[in-house]
Amino acid sequence: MIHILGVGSIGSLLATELCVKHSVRLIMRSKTLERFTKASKSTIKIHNLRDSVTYTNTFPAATAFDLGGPIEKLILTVKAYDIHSALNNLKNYITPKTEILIMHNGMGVDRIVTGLWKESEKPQIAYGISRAGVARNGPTWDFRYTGNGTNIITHPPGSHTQLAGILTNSSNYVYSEYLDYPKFVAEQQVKLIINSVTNPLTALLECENGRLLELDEHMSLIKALVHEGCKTFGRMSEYENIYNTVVSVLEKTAKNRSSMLSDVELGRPSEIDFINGYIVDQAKSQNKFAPYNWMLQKLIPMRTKQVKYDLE
Ligand code: KPL
Repeated sequence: MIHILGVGSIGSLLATELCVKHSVRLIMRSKTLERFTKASKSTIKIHNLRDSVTYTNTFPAATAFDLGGPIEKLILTVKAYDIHSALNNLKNYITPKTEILIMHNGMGVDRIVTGLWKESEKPQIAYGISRAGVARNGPTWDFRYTGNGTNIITHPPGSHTQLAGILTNSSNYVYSEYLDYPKFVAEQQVKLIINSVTNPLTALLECENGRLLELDEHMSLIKALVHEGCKTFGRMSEYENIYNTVVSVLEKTAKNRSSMLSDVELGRPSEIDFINGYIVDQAKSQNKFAPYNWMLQKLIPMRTKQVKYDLE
């Protein structure tokens, strides 16, 4: 049985993908579970815009406190800042045989995960990034899916799961690819640079992604952020390519509202510490300073919590 915790757009798409051949159970907070069973009739609907087909599936769901027994396989698609508490809540159900695939935005989560278990008690971990274009239609479990965008998955050194193979061999609705760890990290850095530009700027300027391309001032900021990211990751020789990738993602997702803009609008915490904050920390570990990322890391919480900037 595959459990999925974090049943937003990516978790719902993966549940829909995997339930074709596997039994899938969703883990939800009790209030969410109540809404899922009552308002959504335990059903997830995904409208695939590419072939105009709607996939409708009903799923069993439980809270983290009544799972019954150890978890065999778990896919975690919660926000980066929720990963620690999600794994902590499930600790009694996780054994060294448990396989966990963690799919998230940002970087720096591996430190949190390693800190949770002693070496001998550690579960088998895989990491993934989803680039699938899927967005929620409303408060129930009803989503639009562009039909495009692959997932990439890896195992960090010393870890092995069947989950990675299950996903890469399954391509009913979404395609997943396995990358070795160094290649995965290189992709993760590029995705991080894309998010370090798009997410905080759209959240602060309250605009769709494409609007960032409309003003010269925004373009200068984009260039400065890509420069800082490339420098921190020792990838200045790829600056032009990475800059062009950022611009192309902004063009392709021009009508999207970024995940950070949604978080800020809904008054939820943001992933800023795992995105721009990660670049700031990495620069610091090389005795460098990443001022643009640092400034965004300071500004976003002021926007979410409406706090005043503490000059201390
Ligand atoms: O990943 C995204 C996000 O919003 O978090 C991008 C690619 C920037 C699309 O909006």
